[in-house]
Amino acid sequence: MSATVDDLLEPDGVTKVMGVVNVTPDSFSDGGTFLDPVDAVRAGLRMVDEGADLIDVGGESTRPGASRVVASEEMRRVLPVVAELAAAGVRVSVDTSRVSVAAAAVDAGAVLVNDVSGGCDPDLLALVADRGVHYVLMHARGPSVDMSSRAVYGDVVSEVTAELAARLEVVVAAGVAPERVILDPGIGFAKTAAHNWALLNNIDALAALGRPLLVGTSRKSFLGTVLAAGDAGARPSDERDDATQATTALLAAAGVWAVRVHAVRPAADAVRVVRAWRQGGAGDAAPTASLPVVLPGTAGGSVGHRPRLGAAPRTGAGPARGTGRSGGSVESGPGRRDRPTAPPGCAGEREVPWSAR
Ligand code: PMM
Repeated sequence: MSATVDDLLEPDGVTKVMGVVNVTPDSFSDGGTFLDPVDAVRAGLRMVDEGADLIDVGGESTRPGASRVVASEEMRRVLPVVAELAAAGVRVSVDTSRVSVAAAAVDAGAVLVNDVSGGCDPDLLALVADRGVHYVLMHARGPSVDMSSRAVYGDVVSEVTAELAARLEVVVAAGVAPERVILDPGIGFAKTAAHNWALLNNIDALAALGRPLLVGTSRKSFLGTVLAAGDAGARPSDERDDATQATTALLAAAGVWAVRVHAVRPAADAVRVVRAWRQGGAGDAAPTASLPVVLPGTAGGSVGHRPRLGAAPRTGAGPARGTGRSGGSVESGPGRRDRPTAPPGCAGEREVPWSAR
């Protein structure tokens, strides 16, 4: 991992691999595996050896239905791991929606705050602005405990795009440099399987917001559903890595900035294969600037000149796009009429506020 922090978002034509280390007892994907900080650090270092460009350290499960842990516990879990990985020269991202945890993690060397709340806490945004770290703005509609009830869309692609665009405006208005912001559709967060597939199949709509995209499909339940065989039900999460590699290859071909995965080596291999494919077998040759990646700061993205990923008719996930509500950029954004004034999930009578700490 020789690259510096500041070139993290430089367009080099190669999709980045973010390795996941959840220091939690209950994450659906790797819960309990890395609760001991020594194991977590070892796993992070191994992922770097396998080709991870950065490591995402989280201390709170976000699986559907999960309750929040208190901030002191979240901090106790992540800080030693963040500090040790950063000290070893690893680019560390902290997966948190709490300003106290983010501040301590940045002090310990984290260079990116991965905020699955969708930028709901103004204090967290102020911290990110002040410290000048990178920021992942993920689409969500509220805390995990009851997010399934909010998986209701007319047209998931245009609604997620418009909601993310609105949140991006809030984030930038809070002082976060737009060039530091990465967008994420929040696969599985207040979304059914059909919603997830529709978003993946129309990832160019999010690219049109003009920021790099991070996508996390790894081991998620919509893959388990696809792989269900007979009466056996959904394939369990520890048997979804091969399917994850398929999504990684397709997302890399679509030009996303990064994929968030638990199994790093196959993802890193898939990304290299996509690059070689595009370069006509040049393999590890220096990346070319002409690859159709989602270029940071390029309004309208640049995935347009790649072949579409076999976009199928969108069934079960809302009517076709084309209402003019999707897309937009920080500058142009969707029309004000269509902008949610109170972003879904940031406030609400029934909801646990993200900023509760
Ligand atoms: N998914 C999970 C946790 N954090 N962060 C981002 N930016 N995007 C995601 O899709 C995402 C995330 C849930 O997966 P995990 O429990 O395996 O970490």
